Amino acid sequence: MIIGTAGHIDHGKTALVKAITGVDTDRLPEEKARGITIDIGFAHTQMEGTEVSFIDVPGHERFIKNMLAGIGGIDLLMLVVAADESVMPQTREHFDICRLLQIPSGVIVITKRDLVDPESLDVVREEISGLVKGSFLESAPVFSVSSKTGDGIPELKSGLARAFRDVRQRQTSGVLRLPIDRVFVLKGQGTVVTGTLISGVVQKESPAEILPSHRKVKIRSVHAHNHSVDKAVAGQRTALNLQGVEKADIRRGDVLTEPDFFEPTSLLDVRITLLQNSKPLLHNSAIRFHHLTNDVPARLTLLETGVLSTGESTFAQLRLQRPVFAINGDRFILRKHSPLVTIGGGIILDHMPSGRARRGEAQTLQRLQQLEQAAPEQRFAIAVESRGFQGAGESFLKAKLALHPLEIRNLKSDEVVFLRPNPVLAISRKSELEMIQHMENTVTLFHNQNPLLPGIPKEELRTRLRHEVLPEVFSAVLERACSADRLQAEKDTVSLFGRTVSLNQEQESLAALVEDFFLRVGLGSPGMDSVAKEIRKDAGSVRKMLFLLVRQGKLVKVADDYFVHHTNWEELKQRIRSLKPKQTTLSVPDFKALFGLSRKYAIPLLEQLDREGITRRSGNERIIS
Ligand SMILES: Nc1nc2c(ncn2[C@@H]2O[C@H](COP(=O)(O)OP(=O)(O)OP(=O)(O)O)[C@@H](O)[C@H]2O)c(=O)[nH]1
Ligand SMILES: [Mg+2]
Repeated sequence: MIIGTAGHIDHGKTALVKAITGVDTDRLPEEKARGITIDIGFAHTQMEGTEVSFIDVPGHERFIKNMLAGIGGIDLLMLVVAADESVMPQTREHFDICRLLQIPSGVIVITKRDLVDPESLDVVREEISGLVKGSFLESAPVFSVSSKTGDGIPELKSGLARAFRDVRQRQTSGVLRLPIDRVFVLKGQGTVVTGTLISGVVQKESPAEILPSHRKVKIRSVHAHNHSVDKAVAGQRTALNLQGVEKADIRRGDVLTEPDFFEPTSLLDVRITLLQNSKPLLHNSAIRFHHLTNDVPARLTLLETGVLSTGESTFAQLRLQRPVFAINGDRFILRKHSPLVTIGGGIILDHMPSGRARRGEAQTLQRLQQLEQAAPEQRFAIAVESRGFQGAGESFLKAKLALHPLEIRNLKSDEVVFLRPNPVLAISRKSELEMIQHMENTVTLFHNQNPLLPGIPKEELRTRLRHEVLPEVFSAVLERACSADRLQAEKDTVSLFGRTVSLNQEQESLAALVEDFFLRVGLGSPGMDSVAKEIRKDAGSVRKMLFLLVRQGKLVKVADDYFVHHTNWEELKQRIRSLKPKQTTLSVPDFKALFGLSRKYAIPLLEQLDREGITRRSGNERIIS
């Protein structure tokens, strides 16, 4: 359970945390000297058997940046208002920030009760209820206390304990994310980082990665709520002792996460909302983007309008000066440089947009509308579809959906086809259908242009598709097209399903002529070009026909330019076999004499007999099998 303070400067936030926990969270000498909080402070305690951490934030308007680094991860807010001053500018600003970040719940604490009379206290109550009307704090309990005398503190403590019974449990199944808020060196131990673990689990001895620097580290030890533990889970204040990194290599705003999972980006597609008291915001304005413990200068592309009016909301794209690591669904705050004020905030819809967006692009707006309402399955479908013919692989999907591979495999969508379960490879049903259609068209065209060939070579089909298709995606889709009886693939050749080579009349007569020729010449046939001359047909057609007849099994290809009719070849084999058992070996001269052939024919024929296992070579002789 993490409780955070918020409120105007000097309203008694730090004194209140001390009154509850006994811990003074102002640590810096400068804080002590000036009597104000500059940076966030932490206190850990037990309340009714629950570990509770307090994050105390500065109220000074110049330190809102630090306040924002602390407030993001809290479960429960204590909105602090001093009885003697009531609602002040940073009371409003802090409260606006908490609303924009959608802090889930909270209580209201009126401090310095000892300084006012009951009537003034009632006026303060009135002002506060006006402030929180219509917000998540509308029906929050209100406590009035004095940190000086201790009045009201016990009631507040039991009120807090009641309040956090209703607070949501955080998800521990998500991907590990620890936004870092402090880095320091612990003598004898090395680099330590702290933060509120916003999702997942962090385990002792496990590897991790710091983003955006991509620095790989090992987690030497884990502290949760100030105790040494084997692992910390989402929702805990966590300190990690890291191996493999110097203090100077890490800064507040970095995030510790699982290794090789994410790629930081400088473009974010978002929905932003402007505060009620903020001035209209112009397209391309320079703003500061505050996200978790990080803040980065940015420019804003408004996607629906040129000017965003006060209190209104719109789709936008943030162009950040430095890459950050953010995830869909994260909330953020936008501030302006001069004057330095909070102007609004929003939610990230796509942390990996494919590129710069322009105002009014229908496709972009439609995608963002879908993403805004999307359940994980739809988000999955949209991500896969965005990849088109390329398909979506595991590393892309992990980073895009912020899910572990196991969770991705369990997603079900009618719009997505899993081409491979592990590592995941998916394609949208739409792209698959389109790709199969392309394949069919290409194969049909090939058949028309090459009627005597059985089909198109696979690799040629892949490279002829209109878009670049990865071999693994292509093979998987082809396989599915074959099981669906749309295409057929044999070895390296793809043809339309059910297709056999069919000849027209002219080709039929050529086939007969060629076959007849080879039957007649027996074993001593001439080369292809001579065959063409003999039967007076053009060499090109004869050549193609020869190969077709070989594929059909009517001719045997004995050597490169040497063919024998199947019938003659079978006869030859029969004669060799029948030599046994009288004769068991065969020399080249024997073979030449037996068939009346020259060496030119005898050698390739014998080699073909060897290949078919009729004979076996042994020195200068052949053994008849
Ligand atoms: N009389 C009285 N004084 C209080 C009470 N609470 C705080 N103070 C005093 O108010 C001053 C400011 O208190 P802090 O707790 O430092 O105020 P803060 O809200 O933490 O201020 P920042 O962190 O700078 O925003 C200190 O001098 C406190 O002693 C209270 O309940 N009664
Ligand atoms: Mg303070």
